[in-house]
Amino acid sequence: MIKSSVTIALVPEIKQGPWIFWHDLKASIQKAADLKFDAVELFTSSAQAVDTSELKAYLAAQSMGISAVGTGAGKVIHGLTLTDADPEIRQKAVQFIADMMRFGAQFEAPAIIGSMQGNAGLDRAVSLRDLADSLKELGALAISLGVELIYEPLNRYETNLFNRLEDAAAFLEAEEIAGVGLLADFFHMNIEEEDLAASIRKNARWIRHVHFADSNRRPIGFGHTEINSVAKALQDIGYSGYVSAEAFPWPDSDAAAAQTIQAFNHYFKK
Ligand code: LER
Ligand code: MN
Repeated sequence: MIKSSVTIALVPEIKQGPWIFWHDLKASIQKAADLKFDAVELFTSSAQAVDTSELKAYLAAQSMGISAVGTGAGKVIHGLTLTDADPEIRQKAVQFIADMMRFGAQFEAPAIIGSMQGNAGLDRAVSLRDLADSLKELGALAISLGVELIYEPLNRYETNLFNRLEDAAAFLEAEEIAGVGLLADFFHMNIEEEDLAASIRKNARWIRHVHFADSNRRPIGFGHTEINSVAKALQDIGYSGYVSAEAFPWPDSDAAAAQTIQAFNHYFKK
């Protein structure tokens, strides 16, 4: 069974971006529960930013889970990436992600590496070596925590590392990186993939999480991506993870959440 999820942005410094709910953890979990989402995906400043006992209480009160935790604040707030030229910064990036993984693991939620992957420098081979080394270390931690780590191919305007599922999968395979799966973000895929459904089918065994957004990064149904065939591909491959709305709060958070759950029910609850 495919499960629904909606994002909550909790980084005070970040005031706009592709997240549905904003800044108020308790009220956002309540709203997600009222709409019958299965889980929420959290974007926090750090692993320490949220009081875990409070979070546990909010989740228990609403029978709600956490689908994943984002690590992007490590880059946006602290300037850390796994491919920085400076080994000290790379080490801090690994530490930041490891802490987020431990935070998420308390809720059986995987951490996502999106913007923390960074960019290849002038010597691409060196950057890929650094990336592989970090992912091996973090993948081993993921295995010991019992929650996989999720690597997200991003579109070309956000990274020059891997823009398509197939390229990221080939890298993980060639480097024999264990404990790491892939995220299929429909917004990035709409820019980079030849055919979203075909890519999902081809890379089926790698997909651990889905970011559910339309072509323009608005909620599904507010853009022009043809979702029918994409949803069918996810069902056909037996995907049983989360489809999580990482989309702009357009026209506002409440309407975006309502549109998302309506689209989710339409495509996945037939
Ligand atoms: C994160 O999930 C993502 O999709 C990126 O575009 C954020 O930089
Ligand atoms: Mn994403």
